[in-house]
Amino acid sequence: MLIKTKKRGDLTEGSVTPETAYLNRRTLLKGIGLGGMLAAGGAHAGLLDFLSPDSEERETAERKALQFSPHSPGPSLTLTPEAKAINHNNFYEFGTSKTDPARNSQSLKVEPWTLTVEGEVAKPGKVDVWQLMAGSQLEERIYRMRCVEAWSMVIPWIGFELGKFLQRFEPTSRAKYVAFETLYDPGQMPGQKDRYLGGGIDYPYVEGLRIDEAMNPLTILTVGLYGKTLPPQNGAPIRLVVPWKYGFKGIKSIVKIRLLEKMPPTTWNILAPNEYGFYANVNPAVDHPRWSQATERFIGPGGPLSVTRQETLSFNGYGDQVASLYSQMNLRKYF
Ligand SMILES: Nc1nc2c(c(=O)[nH]1)N[C@H]1C(S)=C(S)[C@@H](COP(=O)(O)O)O[C@H]1N2
Ligand SMILES: [Mo]
Repeated sequence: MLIKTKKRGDLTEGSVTPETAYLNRRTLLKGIGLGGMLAAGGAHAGLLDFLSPDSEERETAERKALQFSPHSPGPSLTLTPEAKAINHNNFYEFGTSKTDPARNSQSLKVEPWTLTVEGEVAKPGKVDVWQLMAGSQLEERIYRMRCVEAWSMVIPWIGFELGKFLQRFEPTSRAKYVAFETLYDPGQMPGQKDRYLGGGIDYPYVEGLRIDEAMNPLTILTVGLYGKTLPPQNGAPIRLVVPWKYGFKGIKSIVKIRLLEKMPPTTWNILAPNEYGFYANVNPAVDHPRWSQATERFIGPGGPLSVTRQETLSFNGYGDQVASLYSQMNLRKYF
């Protein structure tokens, strides 16, 4: 869901400064030149530094927002404070505790970064992610994120639609699934070297989507959050965000995308198939074998221990845009 300044009613009192001030900034980011980023003191300078306050662009952004139907069911969209979103992470390559990724990932070398797209495409290719960023029309999307562990956040991402990106490589008619792979580099990712630190996962971390899920306009590849490029702990330089699915589908630090005829294996499903399915749609009616999924702890503004218990929404609140993808499926069986 793209929420615009017009939709301030979606915000609760909790999201007063700095998050509200942040929302007043423009939301369609375009023409971010790599040269400009370097000139401003390194590739990790905040993206918003490069925006011009051009009102025509702002209007385009607002029109675009309306296409996304500013429908926001359920609990209001209070932003999670940036400090919490970048210090409470799951990125097992850097350790399994929530504070490990921020602590252990800061030296990850994210530049240059090559993303390979191959498989069932007429035009396979490799792209330099920083050039891709510079040449893409980036936009901001404020999405709910619901981890399968029953905590949630609301995060303003910066990115572009996966579907539009994939079209460039001309998927063939045999492309029924899309597989994603995270960087495998045990020298940089201590959890890949130490099985205990890495939570027993067989790396690289892999994820997948059905092609119609990948092409849905809600599905984005993100390169930033809170107006800045992604920090390593959130999946720099490029990660997937699928807002109606549990967070583990949102694979980080992607190096490879493969279009396939068959459903690809996915990390959490390999690890515990009875607990984590391929689809992983947020579903308050289907409990995890070890806990209820009916409610969640929203990590919002306030002190470190202030979390709000709230109802979990079917498809994480995005059912109007995605429920039709699953109309023929038994979601208890295909969880
Ligand atoms: N490569 C990789 N991607 C990953 C994970 C991981 O451990 N490794 N954890 C997933 C899980 S369980 C969640 S909830 C989200 C967390 O994203 P965040 O830290 O940006 O909030 O990342 C997902 N992507
Ligand atoms: Mo998660």
